Amino acid sequence: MRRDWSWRESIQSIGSVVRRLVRYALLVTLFGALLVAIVVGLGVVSVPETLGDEVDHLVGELDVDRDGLSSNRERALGTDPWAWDTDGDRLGDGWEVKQRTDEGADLPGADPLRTDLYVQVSYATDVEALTETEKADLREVWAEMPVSNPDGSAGIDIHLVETALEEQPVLTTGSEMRDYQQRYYTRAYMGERQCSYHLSVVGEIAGEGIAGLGETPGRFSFVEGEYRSNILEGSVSLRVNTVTHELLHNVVGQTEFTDETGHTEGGWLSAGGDVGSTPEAEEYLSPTVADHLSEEGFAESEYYSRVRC
Ligand SMILES: [Ca+2]
Ligand SMILES: [Ca+2]
Ligand SMILES: [Ca+2]
Repeated sequence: MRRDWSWRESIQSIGSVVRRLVRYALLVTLFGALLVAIVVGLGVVSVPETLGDEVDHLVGELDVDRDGLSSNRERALGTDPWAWDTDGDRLGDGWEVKQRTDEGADLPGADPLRTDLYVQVSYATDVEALTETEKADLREVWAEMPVSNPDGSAGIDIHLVETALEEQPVLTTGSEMRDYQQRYYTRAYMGERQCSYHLSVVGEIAGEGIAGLGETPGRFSFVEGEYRSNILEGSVSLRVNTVTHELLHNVVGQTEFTDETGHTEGGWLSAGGDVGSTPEAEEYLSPTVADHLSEEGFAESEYYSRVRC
């Protein structure tokens, strides 16, 4: 009994001596570091430049914004080492450089210093696909938007992937849009493109008043697929106009420059053209909205960022 007690006591006293020594060592180290910092800072002693470069290089190997690229790499590329998404198109710098998302969705032609918009266009069974002219018009319309990019260029690059639905979705009321969104904007239907691509379903809209509906902001839209000859078209087809209009609802969202329905006074994002104006006269992006997109990037949707993706 006595012997056990004595061992325990000895161990306890050794432990307290060790703790005290560690504390002193820490204090001495801290004091030494402080002294070195003061001496170097005052210029009494200079650190060799190569050592400073080495430290800079090591720090630059860190990936502070967690986009998959080291800060050294980002400086070489011209992207912001402190921003996950330099150009504000909601695609990470690392994804754009690899041209592939972490989920495995291909992003051909992505540029971390230019705004890119990836869209899956899905056609209903009884709908004609966009013609080559319509697709070329879509690319031109977006490229001509006066949105400025970090590389000094202007415009948005739209990238389309086309797929066919095996059914003919019909939209009769606005509330059905959420049903179709929940049905198609899924992993099962979009695969790895979910959460990086927008989805534009080209189907059938019952009734004459609406040509399309788009989430404001969001990633889903529904567009009338039939050519409606009774509606006057501008220099692009009504389908190109509508796909553009609904995608703009997705990426612009609600701003101080849009009304309560997300529309602007004139331009692609207007509710249906001003009285007396021709469709061609409405083929522009309002400069205030373009400036907003240049500064803020694409709108964040709470539903996608927190719930869906
Ligand atoms: Ca980084
Ligand atoms: Ca980006
Ligand atoms: Ca980009």
